[in-house]
Amino acid sequence: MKEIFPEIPTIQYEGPDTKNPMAFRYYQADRKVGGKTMAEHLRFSMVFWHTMNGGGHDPFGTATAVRPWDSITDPMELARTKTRGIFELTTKLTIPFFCFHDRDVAPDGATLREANRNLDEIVGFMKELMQDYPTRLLWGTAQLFFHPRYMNGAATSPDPAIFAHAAGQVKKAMEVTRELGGLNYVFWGGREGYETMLNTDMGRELDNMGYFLQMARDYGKEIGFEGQLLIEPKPMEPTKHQYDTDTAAIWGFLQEYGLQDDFKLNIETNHATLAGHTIQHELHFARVKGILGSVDANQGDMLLGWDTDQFPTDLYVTSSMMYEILLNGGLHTGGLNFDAKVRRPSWRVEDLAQAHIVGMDAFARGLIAAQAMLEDGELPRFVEERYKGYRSDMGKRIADRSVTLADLEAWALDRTIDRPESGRQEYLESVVNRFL
Ligand code: XLS
Ligand code: NI
Ligand code: NI
Repeated sequence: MKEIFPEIPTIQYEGPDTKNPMAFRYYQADRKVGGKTMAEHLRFSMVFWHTMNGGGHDPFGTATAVRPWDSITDPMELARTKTRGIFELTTKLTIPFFCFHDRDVAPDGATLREANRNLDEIVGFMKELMQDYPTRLLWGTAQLFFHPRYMNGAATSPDPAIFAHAAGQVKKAMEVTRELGGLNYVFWGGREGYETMLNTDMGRELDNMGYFLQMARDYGKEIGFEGQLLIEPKPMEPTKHQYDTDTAAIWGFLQEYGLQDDFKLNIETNHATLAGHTIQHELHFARVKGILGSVDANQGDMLLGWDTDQFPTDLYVTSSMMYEILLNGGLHTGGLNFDAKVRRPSWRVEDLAQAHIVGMDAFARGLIAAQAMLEDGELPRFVEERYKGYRSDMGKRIADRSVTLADLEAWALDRTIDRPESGRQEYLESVVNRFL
C-alpha cells in the first residue's frame, strides 16, 4: 500500500541528547517505571477530528494546513484516505489507540439512515485496517454539536424531534464502538447547556439529559458493550454554560440520576482551565470519588481563555497529572488521548508528528518525575502527617463518626485552641522542583 505520510518515518527513542526532531527523547515504550512499562502507563491515543480533519481554521480565516488528501473531492474516498492516514500515523508514532466521533470519519447524510450507511462502510474498512495495523479504538462518540439541528443541544434541546435524532445517533455510535472493540464510549455534551436563561427550562433539560444517559447505559448493556462509559466535563464553549461543568458537577448529576455505578469521567486539561481549576484538582477529585476514567491530554493558553487544545508540553503540569494517575493505580481502560491540534501556522504534516512527539515526551518525563516523587515519599508522608490528629483521641472519634456536637462542645469548652501546623506550601513546591 502506498504510504500516506512518506515524510514521516517510524519514530524511535534516541535519548535526551538527540537533535533529531523525528525522535523521542524520553518516551521509551518498554522502559519500566515502577514495575510497568511506559507504554502500559501512558496508553497514548490520537484523535481523528483534530489530526485528520483539522485544517487550522479559526474565526478569522480558512484552513492553512497542507495535507496529502487535499485534491480528493469524493467524500467517501476522502474518508477512506484519512482513515488509512490515522492508522498509518498512529503506527509510525507507536501510539496504540485512536478516538473518533461518528461524523468525523464518515460523511453525514440527509437522514440518519443515510449517515449510518456511510458510517458502516468506514467501520468495515477500519476493521480491515485493524488486521494490518496495531492501532486499536480507545473510544468512540457521537458528534452532537456540528449540525444546525443541535444549536440548542441534543438531549437538552427544547425540541423532542432533536432528542430523538440524537438518541438514534448515539445508539448507532455505541453499536459501532462495540463492533470495533472500543474500550470506552464517551459522552461530551457538546451544546448541552444554554445561551440565555430567558428561553431555558433548566429543570426539564437536566431531567432529559439524565434520562438520555440512562437509556444509553441500558442499551449498552443490552448489546453487550463491555467498555467503560465516560462523561467529559466542560463548563462553557461553545455554549455560555454547559451542564457538565466540572468533575464535581458531574459527580452530583450521576448520583441524582442513578448513573454513578456505570459512568466515569474523561477529563480534559484545557476544560479544567476553563472551569477555573487545575487539571490536578480535576483528576484528584475524580480519583478520590473513584470516577477517574480517561484523560484528554492537551493544554490551554493561560492568556487566551479559549479551548485552544494545544499539545501538552508543560512538564510541571504533566508531572502533576501523572502523580494523580499513579495514585489512581493507572488509567485502567482509559488512556492519554491527545485531544489537541497543531497551531494554525504549523501547517506541515511534519508538525503533526512533532506535536505528538513532544506530547509523548512531556508525559514520559512527567511519569518519571511523579514516580520519583512517590518513591521518595516525602510528599505523601507530609499529607499523611498533616491529618495525624484524626488517628488519636477525639480526632479518631470524629473519623469513626461516633461523636455529637454536644460531645465536641464539652471537649472544646475549656481548652485553648490555637493555630494548626504550618502548611509549608513553599517548601513543598521546592520538593516538587527537585524531581523536574
Ligand atoms: C471539545 C471536546 C471534544 C470531546 C469529544 O471540546 O474536547 O473534542 O473530547 O467529543
Ligand atoms: Ni476532549
Ligand atoms: Ni476540548
